[in-house]
Amino acid sequence: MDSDNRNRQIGRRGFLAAAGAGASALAGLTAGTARAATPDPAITEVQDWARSLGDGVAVRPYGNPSSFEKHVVRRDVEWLTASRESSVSFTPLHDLDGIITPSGLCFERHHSGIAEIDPQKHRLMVHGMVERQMVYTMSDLKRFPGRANRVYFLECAANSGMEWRGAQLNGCQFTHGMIHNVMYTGLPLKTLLDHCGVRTAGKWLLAEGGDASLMTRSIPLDKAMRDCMVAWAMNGEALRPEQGYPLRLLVPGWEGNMWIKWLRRIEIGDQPWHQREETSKYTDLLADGRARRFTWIMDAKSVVTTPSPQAPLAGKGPQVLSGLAWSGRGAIKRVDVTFDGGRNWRQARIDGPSLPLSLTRFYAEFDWAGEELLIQSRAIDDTGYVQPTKEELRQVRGVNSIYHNNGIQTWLVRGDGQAENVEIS
Ligand SMILES: Nc1nc2c(c(=O)[nH]1)N[C@H]1C(S)=C(S)[C@@H](COP(=O)(O)O)O[C@H]1N2
Ligand SMILES: [Mo]
Repeated sequence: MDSDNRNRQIGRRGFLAAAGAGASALAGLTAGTARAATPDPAITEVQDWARSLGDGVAVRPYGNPSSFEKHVVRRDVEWLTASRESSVSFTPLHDLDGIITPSGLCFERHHSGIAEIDPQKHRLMVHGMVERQMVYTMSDLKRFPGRANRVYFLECAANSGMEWRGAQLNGCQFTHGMIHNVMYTGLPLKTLLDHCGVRTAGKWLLAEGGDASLMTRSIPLDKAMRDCMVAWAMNGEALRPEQGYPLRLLVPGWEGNMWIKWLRRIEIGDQPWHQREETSKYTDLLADGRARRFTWIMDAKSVVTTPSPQAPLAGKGPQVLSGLAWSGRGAIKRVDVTFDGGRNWRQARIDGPSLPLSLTRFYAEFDWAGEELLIQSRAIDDTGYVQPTKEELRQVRGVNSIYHNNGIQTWLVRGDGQAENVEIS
């Protein structure tokens, strides 16, 4: 990112209120259909693709997107990437719709690169404060009763972490793209833990990955028993290597770092282990120098994906604003949107399932006459929690944090339809 992409600030003064926002979209549609009156070669001429036979079945044994969709890819940010093996790529949220992230577009966060694991040789060991220490093969796991399918978001705690000191990255792929949402298949962790018999003294669980970083996190046992899972499939097929093939831990609603990939070991103990990822990392430094620890839950958050810097408005007239909302505490109950930087709010239309601990899709149809817009969205979950403004967050948390920035995002849409990441001062 260029330096001029950083620290965008905009004052309320001089901003023209979006009076047209929300007005009838039908006028624009009528104007658009007038185009049909002029002969259009796309209609009157035989197109190239209709002159010869196309590829037959099974020419593409594993299907890929159209060659016209080549721009829909994960991207990284150069100055955030010290080495490719310990880095992050971002989900192209601005190019997606619905609530499910296609497997090949799920953001990746690796500490030691992608482990390529032979499932025949993979084992999951459960040991520590249990009656029976067990070593499971993948085939053992797939023969357990109680298999489950669940849709969950996974958000890295560092998502939006570069925005603490001001607007910086220009695109929702980069400000909010450390999130994905897929349907997992696997076993409730409780099923395995009950099989091993957790001793009464056992109160904590340590999960360890099989990659070269041997990532480890402590998880309280009540969370593990409530809704954690070990999953071997996403979106109906085996996990992708990037997402932890052949086995990963799911910790629904909690920070992505705990979702150990390439899961190989679970230890039961009576206290947390205080590993690197829960001490020097994934704690939140406050203004007074103290740090919050064990901030596991991902609070309610939302982002408008169109319009956004990578998805500008194509022209005046009817528009479909679209976005995503989620909460680590439950389901999304309501999403509000504003076109004038928070002076006026209206309720967005949620469409598709509003599952707990999953992404929820919202829309707001509006008519645009070319005026400047300051677009924001605000998520409210079913516990009543309301997504805070960035300023409200900073008052409590200061600006030293990296993690858990769930403040309201602002996009400035200019007269030419281009959008920019800004903050309202
Ligand atoms: N074994 C292992 N598990 C891991 C990691 C890792 O590097 N190794 N990264 C963690 C972090 S920080 C995040 S945000 C998520 C990212 O999951 P994803 O790559 O499926 O997006 O995995 C977590 N689990
Ligand atoms: Mo992460």
